[in-house]
Amino acid sequence: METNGQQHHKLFDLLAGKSRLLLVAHQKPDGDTLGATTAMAHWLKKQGKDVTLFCLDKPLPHFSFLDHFNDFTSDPKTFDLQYNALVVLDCGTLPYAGIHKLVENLPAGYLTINIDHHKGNDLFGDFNLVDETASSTAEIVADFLRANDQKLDAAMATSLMVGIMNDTTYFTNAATSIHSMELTSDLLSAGARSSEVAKAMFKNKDAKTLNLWGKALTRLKHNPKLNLATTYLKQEDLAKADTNAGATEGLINFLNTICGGAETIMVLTQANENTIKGSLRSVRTDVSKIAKLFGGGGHKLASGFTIPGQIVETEKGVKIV
Ligand SMILES: [Mn+2]
Repeated sequence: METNGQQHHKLFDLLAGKSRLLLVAHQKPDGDTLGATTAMAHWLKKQGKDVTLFCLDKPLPHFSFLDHFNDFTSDPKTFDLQYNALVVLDCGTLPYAGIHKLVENLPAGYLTINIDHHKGNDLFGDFNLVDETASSTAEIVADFLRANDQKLDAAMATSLMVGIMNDTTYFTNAATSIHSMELTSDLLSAGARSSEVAKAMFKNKDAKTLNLWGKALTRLKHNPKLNLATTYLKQEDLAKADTNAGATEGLINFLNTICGGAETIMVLTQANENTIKGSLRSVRTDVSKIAKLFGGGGHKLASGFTIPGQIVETEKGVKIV
């Protein structure tokens, strides 16, 4: 098997020969996909490349301090144009990115490059730089730049820091490693705007959102036998809260960071009349196995699933019908 270093050099050579690139962040973008994509875009543009950034969903405004934030398009016509390379970042599969149908429109002659750290990545790329041991895709991009002696500037360092901070939940979850911390120290040396990163990632919940989280907090139940804490949000909670679509984002990580006693957290959200979204986090248990039982997937310690059904409150507790 090739070492990561060889892979990093190979990717460098591959990209050197490509002039028009389409970079894709996954739908419902988080800090990692946005950080990794904007850092890569910044570096490629510095090499004089023509770079287009695509994300099916509009990134949340608190990430607007990232360079190239405003360059993202969600226009499907982007896929009618000719590129030499399609670079997909932080996506285990093309459907996860939300572009599996759109890629059918791309004129032939492009190379697909898959840069990711999700467990079970299906290696959809012609070239795959996949490292399941990496804390984040941003970490892989940082490793790639380092292996090829590329100097970081403040914009790239800030983007990469957002990715690492996002996926390690600020160095509190199990993805945290000596390597991720050591890289972050390099990013700070390169001028990463760390106070803006902290502000964007933590001080970004308005009162309406926190009121909604409060609903979930009051319903939190700990099952010591299963070492599991669960809570739920109903459709009417979301409707009443009058918040944006990303209001529940971060709730599960927040609980996983501060909820002592339970090793695993599950949040169920009634996404629409007949669809329940489940999110799972754990400090030890492989929750991707649980998610898989329900047709979902993700990381070992951070997974999710979507099932048909309704959350119904009964006297004995909550059940799904
Ligand atoms: Mn990630």
